[in-house]
Amino acid sequence: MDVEVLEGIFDANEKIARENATLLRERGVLAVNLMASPGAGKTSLIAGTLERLKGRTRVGVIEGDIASSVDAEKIRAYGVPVVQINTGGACHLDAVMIRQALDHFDLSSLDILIIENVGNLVCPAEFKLGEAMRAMILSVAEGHDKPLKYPLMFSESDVLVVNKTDLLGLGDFDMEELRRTVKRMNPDLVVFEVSCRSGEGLDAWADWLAGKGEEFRGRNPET
Ligand SMILES: Nc1nc2c(ncn2[C@@H]2O[C@H](COP(=O)(O)OP(=O)(O)O)[C@@H](O)[C@H]2O)c(=O)[nH]1
Ligand SMILES: [Mg+2]
Repeated sequence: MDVEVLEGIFDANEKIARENATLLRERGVLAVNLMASPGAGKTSLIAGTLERLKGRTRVGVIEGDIASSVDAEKIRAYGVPVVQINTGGACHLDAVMIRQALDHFDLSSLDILIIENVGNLVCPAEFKLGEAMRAMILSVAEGHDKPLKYPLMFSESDVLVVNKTDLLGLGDFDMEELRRTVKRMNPDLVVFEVSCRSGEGLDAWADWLAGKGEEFRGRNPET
């Protein structure tokens, strides 16, 4: 593909992403684009978040995957509205897919919409969906050097959740080194350390997210 074709694709995506963002803002729904490599713990973090926000914050979930509805079925068990998107091979979600998925939600009855993007540290960062927050997970098992190798996602995210802290000490993951690296790349990045397995750190993350949802809704007094 030549450069002009690629720019056309990005421009078209951005236009729909802006429309999604406007719709979500009007409805007072904080959309969170959750990105990470396969197996980092996206679905586990969503599950842990839903457990903690139950009865407090109304959360909907979009599950993006190349194939299958395995994650959507797991999340549906929490009794929240879930829509599965299968990209049929594409390595990321795009704004048109989200636009179609939004039609399946009663947006006025949601506070937060968590979008689990396709497992990948590269492409998802290049396609805006209309989200108000970009969140990413890095798991301890992946190594602390990943921000250097995949800088776009780390520099464009608002929040980084470092998952699988129960594995610290089993390998050579250096949390201080990771924090130094991401601070250099993205000084405003908020960092949480959690273990979806033990539950450690999840209360702090869920409270922070709920607060962001309230803040977002507060900026939309008509909702
Ligand atoms: N040890 C450990 N394993 C975890 C943790 N969080 C998730 N996992 C496991 O990692 C695997 C992938 O998790 P999943 O949530 O499906 O990741 P996703 O592909 O990013 O959605 C599963 O086997 C989880 O049980 C954690 O905090 N610690
Ligand atoms: Mg998943």
